[in-house]
Amino acid sequence: MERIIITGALGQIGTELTLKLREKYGEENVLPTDIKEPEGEALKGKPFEVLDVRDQERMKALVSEFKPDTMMHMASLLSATAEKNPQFAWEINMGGLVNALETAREFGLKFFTPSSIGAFGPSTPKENTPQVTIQRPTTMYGVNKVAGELLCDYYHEKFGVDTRGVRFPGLISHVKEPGGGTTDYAVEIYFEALRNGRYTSFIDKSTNMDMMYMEDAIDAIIKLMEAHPGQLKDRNAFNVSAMSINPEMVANEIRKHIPDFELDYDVDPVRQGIAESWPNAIDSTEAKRQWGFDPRYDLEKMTEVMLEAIRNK
Ligand code: AKB
Repeated sequence: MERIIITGALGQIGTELTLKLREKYGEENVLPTDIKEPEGEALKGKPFEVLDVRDQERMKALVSEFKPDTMMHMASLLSATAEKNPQFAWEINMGGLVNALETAREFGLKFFTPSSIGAFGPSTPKENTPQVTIQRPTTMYGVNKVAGELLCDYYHEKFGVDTRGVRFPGLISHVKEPGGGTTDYAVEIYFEALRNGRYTSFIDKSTNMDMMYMEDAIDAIIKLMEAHPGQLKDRNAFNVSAMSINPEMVANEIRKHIPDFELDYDVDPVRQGIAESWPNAIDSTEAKRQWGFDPRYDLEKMTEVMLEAIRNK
C-alpha cells in the first residue's frame, strides 16, 4: 500500500483516516474525495476531489489520473439515517460499493471497506458473537452491510480483487462527530459533559453495544491492509471491538473527572430498536489471531483522552 484514494473522506472515519495516511505515506500519495468540498481546516487546500460515489465514470477518471494502488471506500449512510430513507441508503451504500469494486477490479486496486456490528441481527448470538455466525439484520443498513460483505468476498473469489474489511463497532472520536448512527450517544455524551455538565441519552441505560476509540480503528485498518494475504483466512469482514459499554458505564467513568455530571434518558424507539437488534459484545479473536488486531484504549483510558482533547479545543 503506497498510494491511496479514499471515498467519503469527510466522514467520521474518513477525516482521521486521511490525516493518518498522509502522515504515514506522504500527502501527495493520498487523495481524499467526498460529495462536497471540505469546510473545516483539516483537509482544506490539500489534494482533494469532489466525488459522488454514484458516479462510476468520474470515480474511474480520478483513479486513472491519480494512479493509486489502494482504494478505501468509506462513503456510506449510517444506521439511523438509512432507516429514515431506505431506498436512498440502498443507492448510496450499495450503488457506491458496486462502483468502487468495479473501479478496483478494472484498475487492479487493493480494496478496503468497513462493515459494521449492524451486519448482525436479533437471531445472532448476543454475547461473544463469533466471526462466522447467523447474519439476519432487520435494518436497511444491516442488509447493506451483509450484502456488501458478500459482494466483497465475491469480487475476491471471482475476480481476484484483494478485498479486506472489518465489522466496526461504534467509533468514538473528538475530531469529527458522527452523524446518523445508533452508537452516536457515546460521542455526544463527552461533548455535552464538558459543554453543559449533563446529557440526555437516546439509548437506554443498560443497553450494551461494542465501541472502540478512533485511533484504534485507524490502526486496525492500516494493520489489516498491510497484512500479508497468506495470513488471512477470512476477509469480509473481521469482528473488531475494544469494549462493550452502556450509557451508565460511560457516565460513571465521566464522573471520575466531572463529579457532578448528570445523565438522564429520553429513549428514541427507532435507535433503541436498532441497538437491541445488535450484539452486546462481539468476539475479535480471529482479527487478533490472523493479523494482530490489538486495541490499546479501554473505557477508562478513552474517557481520559476524550475529555482532555475536547477541553483543549
Ligand atoms: C452506527 O451506529 O450506525 C455505526 C455503526 C455501529 O455501524 N456507528
